[in-house]
Amino acid sequence: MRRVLIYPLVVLGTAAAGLVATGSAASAHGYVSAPPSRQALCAQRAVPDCGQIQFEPQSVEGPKGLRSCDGGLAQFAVLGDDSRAWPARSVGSSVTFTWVFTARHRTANWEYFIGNTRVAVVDGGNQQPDAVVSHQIDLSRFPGRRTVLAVWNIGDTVNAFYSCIDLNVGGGGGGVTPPPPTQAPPTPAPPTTAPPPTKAPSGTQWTANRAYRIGDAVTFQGKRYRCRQSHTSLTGWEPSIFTLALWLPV
Ligand SMILES: [Cu+2]
Repeated sequence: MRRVLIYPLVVLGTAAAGLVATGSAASAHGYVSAPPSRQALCAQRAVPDCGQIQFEPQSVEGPKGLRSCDGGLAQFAVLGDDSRAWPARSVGSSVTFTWVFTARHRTANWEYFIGNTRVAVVDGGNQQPDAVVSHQIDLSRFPGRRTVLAVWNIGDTVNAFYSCIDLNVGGGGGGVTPPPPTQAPPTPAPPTTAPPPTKAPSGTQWTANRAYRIGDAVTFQGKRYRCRQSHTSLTGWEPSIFTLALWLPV
């Protein structure tokens, strides 16, 4: 399960990210994308200087039963560092947590903790989950600034995946209205010389400068993806682990 991935510390430009993403990281694991978990904030560069986790937010994997944000992994220790002043998302008292799974392992259950209190458990039936799964969790007994530890317990291994989400519970945010599954990456300005985008036939090769709509299916480097959010494609925003807000592997 666990893969040790050593990435060259190349320029953190979007083009570089697209290239890096075509490696084995694209087949790994899962994490909470909304409200944004600490690793999601790192991957979005909303929190700087996170180290390796920014390249593989889905890889916080450790033995079951931990109560730590970093899965016990030294290379991801930043996730457990409360001195990083993680931004807390303001939410209502009922919160929809959205997981993105890039490898859909059989699932024993999902657990949600605040401190040592297990706030909720959702049965996974030892089945393979969808690529995106949302749970609505009642946090009304836990108002204020909280760190939620969300745990994905795998059904057929001894491991679990960990995500910490910093929230300001009851601080607004529209109650049960879920935020978008992930934040879209900032849209780069299109090249001034580009022709107007053309509509994409479904199921074709991904190409830059096309208008993709929700549900469109494309192939990119031998893998199939489905569009989650209408957008005009650009070089540097190829389907990959870094563009899950736009493209989900299918
Ligand atoms: Cu895995």
